[in-house]
Amino acid sequence: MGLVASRVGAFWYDENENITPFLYDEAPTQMIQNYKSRISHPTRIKKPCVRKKFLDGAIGDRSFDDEFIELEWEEVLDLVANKLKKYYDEYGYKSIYAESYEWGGVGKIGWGRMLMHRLIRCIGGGVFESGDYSTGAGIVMLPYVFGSSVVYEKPTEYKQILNNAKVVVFWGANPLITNKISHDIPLHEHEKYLKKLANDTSIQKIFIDTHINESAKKLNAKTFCINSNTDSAMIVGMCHFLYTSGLYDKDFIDTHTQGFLDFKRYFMGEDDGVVKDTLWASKICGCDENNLKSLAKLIRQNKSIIITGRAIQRQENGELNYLALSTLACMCGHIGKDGLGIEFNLSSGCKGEVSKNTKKLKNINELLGFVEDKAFYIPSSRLSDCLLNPSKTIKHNLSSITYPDIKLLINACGSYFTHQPNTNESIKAWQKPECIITLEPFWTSQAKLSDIVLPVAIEGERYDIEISSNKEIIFMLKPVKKPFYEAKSDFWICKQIAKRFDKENEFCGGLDKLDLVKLSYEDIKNSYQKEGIILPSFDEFYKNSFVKIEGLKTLAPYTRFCPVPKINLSNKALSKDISSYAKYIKSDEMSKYPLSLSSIHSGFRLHSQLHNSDIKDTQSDLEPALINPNLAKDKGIKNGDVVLVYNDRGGVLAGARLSDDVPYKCIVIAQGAWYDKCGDICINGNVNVLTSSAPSSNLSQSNIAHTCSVDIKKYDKKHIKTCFLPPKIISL
Ligand SMILES: Nc1nc2c(c(=O)[nH]1)N[C@H]1C(S)=C(S)[C@@H](COP(=O)(O)OP(=O)(O)OC[C@H]3O[C@@H](n4cnc5c(=O)[nH]c(N)nc54)[C@H](O)[C@@H]3O)O[C@H]1N2
Ligand SMILES: Nc1nc2c(c(=O)[nH]1)N[C@H]1C(S)=C(S)[C@@H](COP(=O)(O)OP(=O)(O)OC[C@H]3O[C@@H](n4cnc5c(=O)[nH]c(N)nc54)[C@H](O)[C@@H]3O)O[C@H]1N2
Ligand SMILES: [Mo]
Repeated sequence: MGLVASRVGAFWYDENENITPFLYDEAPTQMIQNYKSRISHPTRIKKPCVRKKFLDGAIGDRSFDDEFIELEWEEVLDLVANKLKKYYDEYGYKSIYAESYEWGGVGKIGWGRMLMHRLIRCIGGGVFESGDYSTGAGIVMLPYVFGSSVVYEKPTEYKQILNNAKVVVFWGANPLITNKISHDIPLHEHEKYLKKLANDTSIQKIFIDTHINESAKKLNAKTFCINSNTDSAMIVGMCHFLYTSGLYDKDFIDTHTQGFLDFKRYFMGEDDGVVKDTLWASKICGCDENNLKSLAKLIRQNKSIIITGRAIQRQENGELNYLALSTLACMCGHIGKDGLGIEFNLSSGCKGEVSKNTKKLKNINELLGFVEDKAFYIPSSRLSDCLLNPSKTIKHNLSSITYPDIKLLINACGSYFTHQPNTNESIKAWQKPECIITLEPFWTSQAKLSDIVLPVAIEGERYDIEISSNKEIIFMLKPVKKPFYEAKSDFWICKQIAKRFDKENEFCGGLDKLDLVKLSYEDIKNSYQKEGIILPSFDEFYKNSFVKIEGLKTLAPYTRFCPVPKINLSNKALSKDISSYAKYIKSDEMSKYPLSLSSIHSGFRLHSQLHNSDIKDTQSDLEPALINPNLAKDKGIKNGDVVLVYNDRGGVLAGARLSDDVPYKCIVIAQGAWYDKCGDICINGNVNVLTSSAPSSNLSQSNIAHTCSVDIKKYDKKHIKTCFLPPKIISL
């Protein structure tokens, strides 16, 4: 029996392939049960493979029907190194795109994304992403508002919220679903607090969302369903009401903020003659005017906190939603009080921990030193634009970036046709590079459209060290099974490539993974020892597979923004690149396609991961599309029908799931279904066929996955799915 630790949870795996949740996981998810079917799924890659056409000398010309040839590791690693050398020599480091994105694998030493960055920095540099898909707009905007990066900083503790708040508003957040996973090993410590919140009738729970989401139902909350992409207008209307009724906290605004008068000019319509009152807002957001007033009063007049998720900033002008929410929170005056105000970081990665004097478990970069080398950055989600338009100049965060001419892509731990909006465009862009190398455990759509595919060992097949989401448990990751056929760890693969550049020392200090695991453990053990906390020897830790750190001191409960920083509600420098405080334009697309699409994160998957396994949420063997029963009736759709959701960019097939939880004009389909191409349709429900790759604004250039209009109809044609099958493989 062995312990497997992953980003969806830790579990024991025995000889009979039984899966038993890890004792300290407070709410194990069913996702861990997928391990057995995933580890030896028909889509696992057995041996290094090269596209036949590529070997024959073709450039680009990639299709999902292409054949692959299996090669030996030494041959394929030579090929990879030679290709890298060729492009470094001929075109320089800016011709190599080494961004991998994000969620595959785990581990402080062997996480493939981190290693790929490190490798490329060691051997000559490359092009990487700045920002991310998760919070690309927020991470650029919030420093202008609060003076610090905010989105990934330590959040207000749930304990504090429960002890102090009387109103908790979840604004575009689905915390019971999106906290199922974590960047480290989730222990789901948030669940007990959310359960307490559900049971505490003295605390009002409100959700503002496009539909009634899973968390709202479990928390017995009231949901205000609003039109997608209209939050900033709704909030500005609420702010107008608080101001004109004299209810707002003038003292807080005067003492802690700057720029309020500019904002006031805007909502009073002093420049454009449009008064942004609750009537104006309600026409845009679709929420009754009186509801907006009572919601504003509720948040202002009670001890309240607004907890926001990330979807509302993955939108056109998504920056403004975070700015507007921050402004509303300021006018309500609760920021800086225990457990109240506003919180941006409670909807991913569990975050239910109580503050304790925990120490950092160092990763390979922190142990060996970060490799500073040539690096060029383009904003996350701009790769398609960059590939299709080399030398184009875009604005970004008050500066400008000229796209390089990318010739080679090398990536690990990401899935481009899963994460990037506008899949049909992505496929066109994907024809541009001369060489695409992918490190993957599975034959994903990305692997099938790569030239060189290197099979990767997954959790339970390799060594590593990782820490729990609450930082109280250290996990020794050990193989519980031999790697699948010839799969190798990302670490091994990157080290072999580094060797071919004589950079093994720079890459890993010449050490093996287990040496580095030990180094990381000894480092944290030593820092705890200084505090009088004694951890077991490495050998004992290794034998037990985990250590729970005992004797940690509990620190004073944490609330964000204490003391309150100067909060900037207006920044004239930004006004060239983002519009005013609220932005709502009815686009041509919205006139043509009347329904809005919310492509939320699935409770059954980590993006696309686990879709190739047994336990999944299906409707007629397809990704479910939540549809209002009245809309379904008008469209002649019945529960379980196969439907085509479509717009000008393409279409996806989904299984109609009729639900009163979604309003008439809204369709909900989770992101992450494996892409299965049939013309410009995905017959397996990958929503990014529908989403637009336009940037949020010239400020952040982030993705706008949640700004998408579609229509829907019943669909009768039959198709045979191939996305869960390997490509045709021929041996030499
Ligand atoms: N189970 C699971 N958990 C995950 C992930 C996963 O794949 N699976 N992914 C992780 C990652 S990488 C991230 S970044 C986070 C993402 O975390 P979030 O971005 O917060 O999650 P989403 O599910 O995209 O959206 C949260 C809620 O916002 C609502 N919403 C969408 N559009 C609007 C709108 O216009 N207005 C309002 N008010 N609400 C709107 C959605 O309906 C949904 O209920 O989740 C993380 N957690
Ligand atoms: N429409 C829409 N699109 C979205 C979003 C949305 O809300 N709506 N959300 C966006 C967000 S927030 C995010 S974070 C992205 C997520 O985008 P990604 O991080 O690209 O999503 P994953 O599907 O988790 O991709 C991980 C890949 O790594 C592979 N993998 C697994 N283990 C390993 C390993 O050990 N080594 C290697 N080399 N590979 C491994 C998996 O098989 C998988 O193909 O999606 C974005 N896209
Ligand atoms: Mo994300």
